Amino acid sequence: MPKEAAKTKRSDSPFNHKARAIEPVDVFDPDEAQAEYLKRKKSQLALIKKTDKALLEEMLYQMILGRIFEERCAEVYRLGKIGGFCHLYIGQEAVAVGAITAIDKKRDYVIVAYRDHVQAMVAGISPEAVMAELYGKATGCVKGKGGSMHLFSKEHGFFGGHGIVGGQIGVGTGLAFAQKYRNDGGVTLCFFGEAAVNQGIFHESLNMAQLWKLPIVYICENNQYGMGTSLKRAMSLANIARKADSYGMYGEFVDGMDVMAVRQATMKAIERARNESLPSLLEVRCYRYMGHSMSDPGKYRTVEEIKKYQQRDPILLFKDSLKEAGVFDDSEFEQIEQRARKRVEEAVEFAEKSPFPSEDELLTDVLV
Ligand SMILES: Cc1ncc(C[n+]2csc(CCOP(=O)(O)OP(=O)(O)O)c2C)c(N)n1
Ligand SMILES: [Mg+2]
Repeated sequence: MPKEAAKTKRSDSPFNHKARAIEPVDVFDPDEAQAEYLKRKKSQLALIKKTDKALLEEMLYQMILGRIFEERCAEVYRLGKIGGFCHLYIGQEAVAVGAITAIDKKRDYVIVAYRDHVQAMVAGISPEAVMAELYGKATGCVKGKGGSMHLFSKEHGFFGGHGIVGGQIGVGTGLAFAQKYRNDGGVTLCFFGEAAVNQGIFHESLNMAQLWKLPIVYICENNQYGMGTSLKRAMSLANIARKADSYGMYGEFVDGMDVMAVRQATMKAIERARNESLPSLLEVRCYRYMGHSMSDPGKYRTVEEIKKYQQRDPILLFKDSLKEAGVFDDSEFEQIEQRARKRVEEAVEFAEKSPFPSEDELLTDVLV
C-alpha cells in the first residue's frame, strides 16, 4: 500500500460510508399538524386574496367532487361493481387540483400513475366517463378496456394512468421531448409517487430532461407510503426535493395539504418550462387516508396517525381560509357541495345504465 494511502484516516476516506452517509430527514411529525395548519392558513389566505373568485370556486368544487367521487367509488367497489384494482386518492386532492388548474389545457399534457381518477377529472375528463371506465362500460373514457388504473384521453392531453411504478416518468419525459421538438409551447406535468423515486427510470429521466432542457414539471406526490412500506424505511435520503441537485435541476418542497401553495409552485415551474425550457422537480408532501388499494388491510400504520393528518385536511383548510377571507359563506359552501354530490350521483347512474363493450370490440384498440 502506498505510504500516502496508509496515512489516510478511515473516517476521511470517501469510501467510508459511515462518514459520508447523509442522515434521512424526518419529513413528518404528526404532532405538529395543528401548528402547521395555522401557519398554512396564513399563507393560504394571502394567495386567496390575489385569486379570482370563479377560479377559487372551481378549485373547491373540484376538490369536493374528487372526495365525494372517491367515497362513492369505495362503496360501489364493495358492491362488486368495479373489477380489478382500485386506488383511491382521498386526502391528496389539493395536489391534483392545485397543479392541474395551473396548466393551459389547449397545449399542456398530464401523465400520472394508477391513483388517477381525480387527476383525470381535473384534466377535463367527465366524471361520467371516468366512472363508466371503472365499471368497465363501453361509454368509459377508454371504452371500458382500461379500468381504474388506465384512464386516458388524447383529447384532454391526459396520457394515462400507468400501473408500472415509475413507468410514466420515462413516457412523460418523452412527451416533453416531443413538445420541445415540435416547438409547440406545451409543457408536461408528470406525477408519480415517492416510491417511484427509487427506480432507475426517475434518475435516467431527470438527467436527460436537464441535459436536453425539456419543458417538464416532475411532481412527486410524497404521501409517505408505497404499498405498505414507509418512506423512512425505504429511502436513504428522504428529502426528495434535494435529489434534483444531482442533475443541476431546480427542486422545491411544497405542502400538498395546501392547494394554493401547490398551484403557486406549479405555476412557477410551468413558467420556467414554457419560457426557459427548463425542467423542475416538485416534492409535494401529502398523505393518503385510505389503504394503498381497496384490498389493503393497513397494518403498517396506526389510526391515530391517520387522524392527525386529517386535522390538516386540505379541503377543511381551504374552506376555513375561504371563509375567513370572506369569499364564500355557509350557504355557498352548501351549494358547491350539493352540486358535486349531484354530479357524482349522475356519474354513477350513467355508469350503471351504460352497456358493456360488445364482443366485436374485443380486439380493437388492444396492443399486446
Ligand atoms: C415496477 C413495479 N414494481 C412494483 C410494483 C407494485 N407496486 C404497485 S404500487 C407500489 C407502491 C408505489 O408507491 P408510490 O410510488 O409511493 O405511489 P402511491 O401508491 O403511494 O400513490 C408498488 C410497489 C409495480 N406496480 N411496478
Ligand atoms: Mg406513496
